[in-house]
Amino acid sequence: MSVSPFRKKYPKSGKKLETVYTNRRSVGELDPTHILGLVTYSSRLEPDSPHADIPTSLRISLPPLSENNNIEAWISGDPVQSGQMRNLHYRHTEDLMFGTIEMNESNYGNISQCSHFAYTEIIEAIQQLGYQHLLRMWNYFPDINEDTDGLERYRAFTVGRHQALSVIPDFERYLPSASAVGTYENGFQIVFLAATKPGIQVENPRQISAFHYPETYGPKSPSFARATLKHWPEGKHSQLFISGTASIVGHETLYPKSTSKQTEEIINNINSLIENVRDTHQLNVNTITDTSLLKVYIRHPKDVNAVKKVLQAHLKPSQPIMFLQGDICRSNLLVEIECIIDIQR
Ligand code: 3EB
Repeated sequence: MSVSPFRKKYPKSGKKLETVYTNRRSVGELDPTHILGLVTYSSRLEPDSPHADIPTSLRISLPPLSENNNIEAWISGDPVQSGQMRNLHYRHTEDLMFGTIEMNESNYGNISQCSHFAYTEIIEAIQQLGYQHLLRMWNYFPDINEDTDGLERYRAFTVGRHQALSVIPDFERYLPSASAVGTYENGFQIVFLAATKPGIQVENPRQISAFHYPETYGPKSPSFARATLKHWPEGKHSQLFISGTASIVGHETLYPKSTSKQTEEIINNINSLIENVRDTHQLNVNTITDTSLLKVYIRHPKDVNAVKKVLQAHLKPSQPIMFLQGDICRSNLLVEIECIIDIQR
């Protein structure tokens, strides 16, 4: 049997981990023995995937806002094995784990207890299995800006996450990067990456660390780092996982009424973070590189062209970007961008 070019292409040689944006037509060409996980962003039920046997496949209910590829494939350079612990499904190599957990909130009373429970399961599993270092977390649940019992659901989620993570001694020094985005269907979903060896926590000089936000933003501060820098041991490849980045300077939202200006401010924030990484870790990276992946969450679908226009001025036309409709975790935030920056050492 001939091997298709797409299948041969990933992962590129020397890479431990590669993320690609693909689609239903091409995903079947990926070699399943190297797939860590597949995340499909869609508000519709999708027909069975050609990789239906991969347990770390998840659909996140966020509608694509562009003709873009809507499947995110996580591909390892090493062969992958599957496992399960209670609600947690995972795929792993010797040093890396990709995990997914999906819970029915109504079984846990409220969003805070649900997130407490989910995070506790994850922490217990990664410690038992030896992948104790969280690198990157994605948190998805509906009605993120709605109040229940006088507390916004995002803030209630933050309380449960904080309760679970704070059992780790000195936990704020080891926080992973993260995104937290409001979806359009029931279900509390987490996707994460963990490793046997730690990544490096990175903060942004333009922003107060989220874990130091004042109490005006909720009873417990959000437990995440602005970015995680991971040097893959063999070869000369590093990755910078940048958290969902919003138009926040210090701890305040800037330009609550302008999606374009928020997008400009996000680019400023991302560039400031990358420059900080370059200077602190002596890396040859100045801005978003051509091979980096971006995911853009937009609150109002009508704003997609305004966001694209700003991004076009800063990025190459070939830059892989996924545009998704999603609710951002402060009601005055209209857009948020996360990225994975590829770095050659
Ligand atoms: C912010 O900077 C915007 O709670 O996991 C961005 C990324 C945000 C992750 C999280 C929240 C989270 O505060 C919100």
